[in-house]
Amino acid sequence: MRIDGIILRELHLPLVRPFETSFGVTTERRILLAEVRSEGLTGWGECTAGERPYFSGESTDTAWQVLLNELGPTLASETIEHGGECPRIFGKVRGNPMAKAALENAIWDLEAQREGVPLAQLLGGVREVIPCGVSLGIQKSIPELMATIERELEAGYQRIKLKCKPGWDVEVFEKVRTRWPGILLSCDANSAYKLRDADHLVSFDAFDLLMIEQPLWHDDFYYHSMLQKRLNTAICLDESIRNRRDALAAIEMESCKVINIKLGRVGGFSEAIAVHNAAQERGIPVWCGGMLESGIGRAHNIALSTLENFSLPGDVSASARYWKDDIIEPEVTVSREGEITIMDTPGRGYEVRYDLIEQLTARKEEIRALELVG
Ligand code: OSB
Ligand code: MG
Repeated sequence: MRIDGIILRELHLPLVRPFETSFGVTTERRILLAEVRSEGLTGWGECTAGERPYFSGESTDTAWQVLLNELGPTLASETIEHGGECPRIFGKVRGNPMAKAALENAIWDLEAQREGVPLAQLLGGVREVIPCGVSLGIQKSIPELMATIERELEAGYQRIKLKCKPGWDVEVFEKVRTRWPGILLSCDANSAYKLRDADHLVSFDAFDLLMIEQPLWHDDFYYHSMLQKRLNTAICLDESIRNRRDALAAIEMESCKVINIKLGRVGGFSEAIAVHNAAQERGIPVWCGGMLESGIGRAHNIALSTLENFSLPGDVSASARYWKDDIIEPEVTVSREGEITIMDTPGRGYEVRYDLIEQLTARKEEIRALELVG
């Protein structure tokens, strides 16, 4: 594939409702999109970096800089056949996985279109539908949370994940479990606890949670393994798992029993598949996390979730839970059974609403090949 052009843009998209985690509140997303043109086809990628460097070290602004000045020019100077070549091409740049994933995933999208196959098939996916759950932010009050859960269960979602932090945990779980004794329920602390909270975390065992996601430090395996020894509930790692080696280390150390895979956090489809395979070979189930993506990132999450070991409901849910108007056509919908049906058209399967994207674009840059820079 000859790369004919790479366009980078930032879109401003207000969420239909604010999303609160232990590290902050998001009301509007600054979405970075990479558009890669090659021989009459266009692949799209989304950078999932947050507005602030609180989930990980990357932010919208750091990713923009790295994409514009490093990764974009490097890719523009290459002839590339497969998305799987991207990790090598970007190998010189340390870190910055979310920036890398935006371009790598666009190449996989292009490759699937060129081959005339759905992206899910190119990735090795085996599912025709994927099971869906929702991640519910910290709410203003318990009654508001109860009403939200009721609505999401009514819509068909198969698993409810509650964002938690000290002061928004056991009292909440207690109320939710009393009302819904049988639902699949999990929680996600985004590193809100310390090892001195271990006794408190052990008390979560009373609520029959499917898992406790990332209770301790974002970069830790060791203390999570200490904690897992004391818990009956499975620990799921999100932030700590940056690549296949991390997954192997965490599994070996028994730091977790489940892994959340996020395309951006691991740097794109190649590494996501590698983490998936490593976990599968060791009997560790995975599920696909979310980063409040627009339709483009969402389409990629859906394709990834078709791999065999994505056996638990993920955080990939309907467009309408996030956006008044998503930037893809059709938007992502979830059935009354809590499933998304995989598109059978080539590539990402959802058309891009180009006019809407143009309208929402706050900044845009055309990337030039490396030899033309400086
Ligand atoms: O830890 O899974 C997380 C959103 C932003 C940053 C981190 C996380 C999340 C979510 C939202 O849980 C998942 C989604 O609905 O996209
Ligand atoms: Mg998480």
